[in-house]
Amino acid sequence: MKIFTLKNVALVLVASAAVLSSSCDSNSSSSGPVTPIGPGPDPDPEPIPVVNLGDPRADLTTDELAAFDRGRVLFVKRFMPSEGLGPLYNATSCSSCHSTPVPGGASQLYRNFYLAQYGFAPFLLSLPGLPSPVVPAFGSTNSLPFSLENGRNRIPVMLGGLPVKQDQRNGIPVFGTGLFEFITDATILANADPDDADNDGISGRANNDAAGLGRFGSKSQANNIELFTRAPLFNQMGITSNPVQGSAGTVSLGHGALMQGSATPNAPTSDSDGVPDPEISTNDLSDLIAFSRFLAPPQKKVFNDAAFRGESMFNQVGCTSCHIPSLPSSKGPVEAFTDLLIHNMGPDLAGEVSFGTPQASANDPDTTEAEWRTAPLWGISAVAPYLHDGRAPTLNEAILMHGGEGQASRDAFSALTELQRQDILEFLRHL
Ligand code: HEC
Ligand code: HEC
Ligand SMILES: [Ca+2]
Ligand SMILES: [Ca+2]
Ligand SMILES: [Ca+2]
Repeated sequence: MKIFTLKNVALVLVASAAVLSSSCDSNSSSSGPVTPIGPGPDPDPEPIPVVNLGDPRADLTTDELAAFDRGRVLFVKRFMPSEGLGPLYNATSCSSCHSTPVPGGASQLYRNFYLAQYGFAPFLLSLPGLPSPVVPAFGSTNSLPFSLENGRNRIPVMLGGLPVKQDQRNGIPVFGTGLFEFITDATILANADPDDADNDGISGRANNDAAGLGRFGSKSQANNIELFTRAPLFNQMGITSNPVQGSAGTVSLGHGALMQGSATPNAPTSDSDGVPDPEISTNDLSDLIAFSRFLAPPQKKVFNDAAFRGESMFNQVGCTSCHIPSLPSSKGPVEAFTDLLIHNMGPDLAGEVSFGTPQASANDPDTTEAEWRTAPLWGISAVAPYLHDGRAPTLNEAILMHGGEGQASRDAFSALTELQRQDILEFLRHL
């Protein structure tokens, strides 16, 4: 209940009143005395605790909560060059890209970053001098193949006679993401159907099969939050760190951690900016990990009639084939509306950069670039723009851009009446 804030008290009362009145609906038309069936309404009902985006989970211990609070300060902290920022970087803080609508959230389009590789798949190479395909927009260009444009590095079109491929990424929210660590590999695999054995046109597969199933990132390419903290620290901000895996305060999934798209996932990172490495202490890094790991999942709003209608329509047109409403975990059901699998979403959504390691599905051997993790839909109304590169300004447009395995469902959505489509959008706005 510590997450209960004054400004939400009214909302909580409305919400619990709605719950109470709906549980009394069957009696509401009768004017005589009511004989309660069963135990009757609780005379002192526990109010539904309101969880705001950016709040910690309610099940944390005192120590975990303290780590979360310290981690939040680090998440919004702007690093200075004297503290290790750079030499190459895209942003000065985590919340540069995770701030819509509060720290931990998503980013606006102008924060999009680029990935680039050159050569021919499957032997694509990161650009010389870069530890990963993430292209830093700012910082020294000495000995790097960049030209400058408006103060930003510009990616070359050809390098050493080989074509340079590039993609954009738009920040995704981290709310509730830590719960994905508590969903077992077996649960994720149970929904995979890489060769579409049941012939329904949906062939989702797990990423990172060999190294422990991926759950994080727009291609499910990473399997734990520590990696998804150390990688952006290094690749986006130029902040070096030592691994803390296995230390107190962090949890790993216990298998070999493979972070595609980042250098040396289980080794210290180092750079040549004159600031001694590591540039963040292990304590601070643990706290930063705790912030991402312990952010509360978005809370559903109390459904209205349209949202209820939209929910069944969402199911009817096949959205739930990929956006599975709930996955079981040791922390209870995780209602993220994703299968955490990657799906071939068709040529229009395909990027150019293959993340290499994941084998393409047996069905579509050449489509790794078009495979994306089913985007979680919880809290979706607060985190526009949508899709991996933020190309969809609205929910409606995001749906209409589904292709590949999502095409049939998208077509069924388009074939609905205007009212039915609005109901689905209303449902999404309640998640
Ligand atoms: C330059 C923008 C940018 C910065 C800075 C940034 N991120 Fe991200 N973040 C992203 C994008 C884009 C993604 C999706 C990446 C992908 O395509 O896999 C992401 C994904 C994540 C995820 C995975 C969420 C999920 O659902 O799988 C976590 C966790 C995360 N970031 C944490 C951090 C932390 C911690 C920092 C600071 C150390 C940070 N990010 C800095 C842009 C950024
Ligand atoms: C074949 C699996 C699949 C089906 C079926 C599917 N989706 Fe998706 N959905 C995805 C994937 C994968 C993404 C992420 C694509 C990207 O980032 O480019 C996504 C993204 C979205 C997004 C944007 C989320 C964000 O944060 O960017 C919305 C909204 C959405 N889907 C709604 C729907 C609705 C509504 C339906 C049914 C009409 C549906 N989806 C059917 C796989 C699917
Ligand atoms: Ca540095
Ligand atoms: Ca199938
Ligand atoms: Ca350094």
